[in-house]
Amino acid sequence: MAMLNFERKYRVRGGTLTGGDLFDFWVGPFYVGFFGVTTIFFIFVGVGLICWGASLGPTWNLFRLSINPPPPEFGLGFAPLKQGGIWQAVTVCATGAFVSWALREVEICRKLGMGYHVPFAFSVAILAYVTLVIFRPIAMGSWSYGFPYGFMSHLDWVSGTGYAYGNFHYNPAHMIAITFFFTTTLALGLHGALVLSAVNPPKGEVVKTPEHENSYFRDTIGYSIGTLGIHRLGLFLALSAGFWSAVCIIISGPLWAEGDPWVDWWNWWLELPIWS
Ligand code: UQ2
Repeated sequence: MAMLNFERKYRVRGGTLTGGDLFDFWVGPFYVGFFGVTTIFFIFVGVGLICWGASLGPTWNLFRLSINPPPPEFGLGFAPLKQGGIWQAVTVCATGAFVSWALREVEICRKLGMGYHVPFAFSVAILAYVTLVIFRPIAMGSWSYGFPYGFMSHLDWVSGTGYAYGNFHYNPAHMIAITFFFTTTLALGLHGALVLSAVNPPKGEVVKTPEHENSYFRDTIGYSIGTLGIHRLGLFLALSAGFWSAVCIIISGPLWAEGDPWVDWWNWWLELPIWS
């Protein structure tokens, strides 16, 4: 099928952020745009660098492959390619590809006259990544603080970083982030189940309406947030999970000294003057 019958109506010209009409076209179902071109560029260069870096290493075991950040002695400078420079270049490419993709989403929103909710939401995911590999390493004074790009190696990094602060579960922003992650799954579980219960009835039965959905929750807990409200709540919960994850790692080191266990943060409670 060349094009779905409704697509032509939405293939409108304009809305580009840069480059005018130059890249304002589609390839098959995909909008290209200037930022589609830059996304493809960064993906090819980044993946190429990863493959080259992998070929230099001791293994092709997919679980053990790793592109590592530079050692601490290079600080915030450029490292030689084979000593973390590949990691630095891959980080530039990854960030370039993610930001390009977000801007391509913005252009599509503008074409269609939609809100920017999707690129905004994606930007929070980008923020979480950039916090780990750019903002926190800069705040710590060394690229060596970035996480390695590998399956086992990034797990080891998470474990090591966590234990460097004792038990990371005492990090108050970590607690808030986890609470948002869990509440997101609760909200999506409720929403998915409720929608399917209403609009996917057994054969021969009629589809139910939002009135049924509202009534279900009013009968159960005395409150329904509504069909628009549940999506606002879901977006808020999901973005908050990503945001507090970024906060939880950016305060570990730059604000709360490296090596100090997070459990000690709670001494503020014991040190309140009301106890003396
Ligand atoms: C709802 C509603 C939906 C929903 C859901 C609810 C008709 C189809 C799931 C119920 C959600 C509530 C009461 C909020 C729960 C609060 C948290 C923090 C999880 O009312 O409107 O639309 O999908």
